[in-house]
Amino acid sequence: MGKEMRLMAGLAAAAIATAGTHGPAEAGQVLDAVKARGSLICGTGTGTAGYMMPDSQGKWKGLSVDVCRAVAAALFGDAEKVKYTPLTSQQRFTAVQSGEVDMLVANATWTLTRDTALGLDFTGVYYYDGQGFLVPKKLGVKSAKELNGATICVAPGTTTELNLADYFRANGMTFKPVVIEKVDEIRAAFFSGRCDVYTTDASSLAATRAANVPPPRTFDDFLILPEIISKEPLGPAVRQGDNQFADIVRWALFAMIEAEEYGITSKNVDEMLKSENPAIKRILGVTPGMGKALGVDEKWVYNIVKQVGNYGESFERNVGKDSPLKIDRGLNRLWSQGGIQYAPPIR
Ligand SMILES: N[C@@H](CCC(=O)N[C@@H](CS)C(=O)NCC(=O)O)C(=O)O
Repeated sequence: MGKEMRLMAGLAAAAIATAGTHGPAEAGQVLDAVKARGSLICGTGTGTAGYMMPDSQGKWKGLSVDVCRAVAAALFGDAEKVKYTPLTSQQRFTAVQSGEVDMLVANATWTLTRDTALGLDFTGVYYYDGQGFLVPKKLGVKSAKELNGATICVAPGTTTELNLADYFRANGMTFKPVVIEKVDEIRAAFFSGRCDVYTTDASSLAATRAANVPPPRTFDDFLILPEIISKEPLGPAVRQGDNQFADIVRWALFAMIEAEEYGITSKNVDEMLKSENPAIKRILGVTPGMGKALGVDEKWVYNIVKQVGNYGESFERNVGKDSPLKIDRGLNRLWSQGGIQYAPPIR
């Protein structure tokens, strides 16, 4: 066989080996596999406090993780029926494409190319974020506009890398990138002074500053610069092609947001079952129909709110005022409270 023929044969074999995994999922394929397995496989990041991080017992916790727990509560009536696969920024989309994970909550930004050419579907936004810069105070910098010539730590395969180049070009500045795949190694490089600046989503910078500063230095030795240079709507992503599964992921998050809007919490959800409000009756399945339409149990929202909480509860517990991160709700307030979190009606 000539060299070219061998190459062609190799490519054909590779195509066969990946057929049915890469490329769009067939209708029902992901959902059937999840149901047959009896648990959801959720791709997360490798460890970001407040968003996706195993606790001392190895139990995954965080705002991002709660979206997977909500999907499991909707599907199985049990938020614990999730297996987590930690992924780096480079690995995460391939893991969805190949079917290694059913869904992804790795703080991935919803962009056009990811939603189309990469064969993914984003099903909502669980956190409206933006890219920022973390610096040691001793660098003496107060604004991103003073970063000309800086050495900057950044993860590959991210929107971060692209925005960074755009921002410096647009402002007539240069920088030296230090590109590192694993987030714990990026943080180590930053804290050891291998780079002057760490850039990523502001959420992740807040987590790093609250949870990862090596002693004797503390939170107060570091500063997040005021410039937010991009839009980073972070959403759950699934493989394109299984619309019913995508709908369940989409509406599990909407249910958390809708529950907050109607004042339904993990504490009062049993009381709320007695509500006379027709919207609440529909949301909680007291008036049936929504569960059937989505292909899940009528108690799906009850189970989500009882076991995971509404969106506001998850926000405050994981990243807001009841957490070490103390992030302000900001854009992530409900639309009725000055933010942009808005769920279409459950009806
Ligand atoms: N939102 C950006 C960046 C997200 C991202 O993956 N950042 C990495 C590297 S800084 C991260 O924070 N990973 C968290 C983790 O692995 O726990 C994107 O989707 O490209």
